[in-house]
Amino acid sequence: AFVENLLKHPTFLNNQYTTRFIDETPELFRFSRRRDRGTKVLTYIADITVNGHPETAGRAKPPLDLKDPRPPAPRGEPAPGTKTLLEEKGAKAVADWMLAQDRLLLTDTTMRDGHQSLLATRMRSIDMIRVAPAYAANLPGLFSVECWGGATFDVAYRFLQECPWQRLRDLRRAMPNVLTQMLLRASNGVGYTNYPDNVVQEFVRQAAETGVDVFRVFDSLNWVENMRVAMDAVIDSGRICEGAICYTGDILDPDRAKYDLKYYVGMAKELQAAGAHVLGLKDMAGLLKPQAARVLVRALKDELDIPVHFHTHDTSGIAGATVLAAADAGVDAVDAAMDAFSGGTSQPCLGSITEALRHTDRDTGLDIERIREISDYWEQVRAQYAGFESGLQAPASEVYLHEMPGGQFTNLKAQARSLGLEDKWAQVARTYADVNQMFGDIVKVTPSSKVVGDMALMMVSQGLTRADVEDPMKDVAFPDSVVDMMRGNLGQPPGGFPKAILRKVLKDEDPNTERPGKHLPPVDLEATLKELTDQLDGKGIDNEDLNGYLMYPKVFLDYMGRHRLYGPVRTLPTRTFFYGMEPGEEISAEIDPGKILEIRLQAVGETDEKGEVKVFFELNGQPRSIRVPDRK
Ligand code: BTN
Ligand code: 3PY
Ligand code: ZN
Repeated sequence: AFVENLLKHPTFLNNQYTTRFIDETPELFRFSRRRDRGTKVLTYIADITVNGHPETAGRAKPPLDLKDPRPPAPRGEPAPGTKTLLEEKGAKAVADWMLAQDRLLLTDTTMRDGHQSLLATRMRSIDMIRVAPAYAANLPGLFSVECWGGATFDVAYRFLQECPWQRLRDLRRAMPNVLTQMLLRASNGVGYTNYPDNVVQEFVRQAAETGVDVFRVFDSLNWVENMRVAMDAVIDSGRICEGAICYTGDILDPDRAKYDLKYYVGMAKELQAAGAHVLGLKDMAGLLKPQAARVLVRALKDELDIPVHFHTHDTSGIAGATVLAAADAGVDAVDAAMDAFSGGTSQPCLGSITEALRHTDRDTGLDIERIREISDYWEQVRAQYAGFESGLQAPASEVYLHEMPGGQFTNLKAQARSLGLEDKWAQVARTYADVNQMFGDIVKVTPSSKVVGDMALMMVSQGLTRADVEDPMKDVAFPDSVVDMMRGNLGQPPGGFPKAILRKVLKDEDPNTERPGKHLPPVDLEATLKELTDQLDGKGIDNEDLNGYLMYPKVFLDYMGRHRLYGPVRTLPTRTFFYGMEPGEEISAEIDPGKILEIRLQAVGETDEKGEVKVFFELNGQPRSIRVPDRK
């Protein structure tokens, strides 16, 4: 019963394996509004200094003498780049330009998939925004910078206490010449379930307005029917629609005939017909092997009129070879991460790919010295997040067994650890593969990958085998996410779900095999904005906020509640945000352009009889003391 409750707990369902209890006393809320932002930020620092940050408790700590990361200087003004072309000539012209290039085009994923896959998505905006001007000036030849969407959206609100829209706006402004790119889960938006059509449309419209140029759109079951609403919205926005195939299985394996070459080429043609400007080949688990890449890319290039953009993960250690094979076969663009954020469950290494192709006909034309400078910055940034490292030390060919996406692998491992199943990891991996077969061999990528993971953890913790689960005589309590998927709420996989498992999960209930969005009533956007504004005391709620709320109502409201207490903590240095300050330490935080808080921590007092601690600061030279509860 304990495990069953845990699996159904919203915290667990949302991939949060650490819980924290926010100090939301009504008293603090009452006072917080008339406090100025300086006091709010000091309150946050005082709290973290006294109580620690719940997310880094018990985790590795970066060394004390670690310096603040320093970005390389921008060299001159940003030269015209791909964004310039989009603005001048439109999306189709960018696609045609891609086809006309000999060089291999590169997308840098460091600001999205890189840290999503290596650091549990915990990179803060300030670390990205600081280096963005160097990208614009020093690497204007990049195809795009992936910096938004996927899991970064909810993690920003939920764990980093910052607004994802502001991140996008700031990055867009700092990189005016290079395309920004996001990952969009089609009808699942940037969430874990299908949303009404008008919510998806409004989200895309706002994302385009705030600053996304390339939308990589995928469906977690590869159901093109369920991608059209999102793709059409991107096309209507005038931005670049990259319709993506999710790659699973092995096209060279005759025993995995469900996902063969014909299947992928067929899906690619459907996406092209649906209006995709670019075809995304999204290998979220890093399963595409070099020789298979050669075959698949060649077939796609032969059969399509649009460029092909390849994305993979280096979990197995062989992704660099796969990228080179794809380049050889004529792929137009590939994703890579800056060296310091590459390898393992992340993307292959951008600097090494650049070097490997130098003096060949696919030479990327990028300046390796400038790549190195930027990667040196990322290396310093990564050191600040030592508490979020997964500990994965070496390539893992095991990925070909379980087929877990790079973004899920370390997360699921942590979930297994929190359930006391760490020493049963091999069994979790095996069971994940069994669940996949039991569900009919499906694409596993957010959110379908999470459903398979929930089921596998439930089975291992309860000691159930696939045969047990499939036994019609045996009663099994399925996780909610499994019931939801079988009901058809994520859509349909190719060929549908196997009848036997459907019956077992749904009993007498009939699944919906139509597009979920067809049956979800539209949300009244205007009325919802008004309700939200009233709920938050009528102040300053804009359309971006509305879109955050529509994706994640509770996460957004919790964020707003904390924002009232703590103010603009996104401007704090990363070390301060996660570890507080040391007595004698000085930091600065620019809370508005030109408005800088100089903060010095003087001393931390003793805990008094009310269980409170007084923390002494100097704020812009003036003494200030803040009282916080001692919760330790
Ligand atoms: C986050 O949610 O990660 C960012 C906000 C931090 C919440 C603060 S940390 C100090 C206090 N103690 C808690 O448990 N939560 C708040
Ligand atoms: C996401 O949806 O967040 C992913 O990275 C899928 O690969
Ligand atoms: Zn990925």
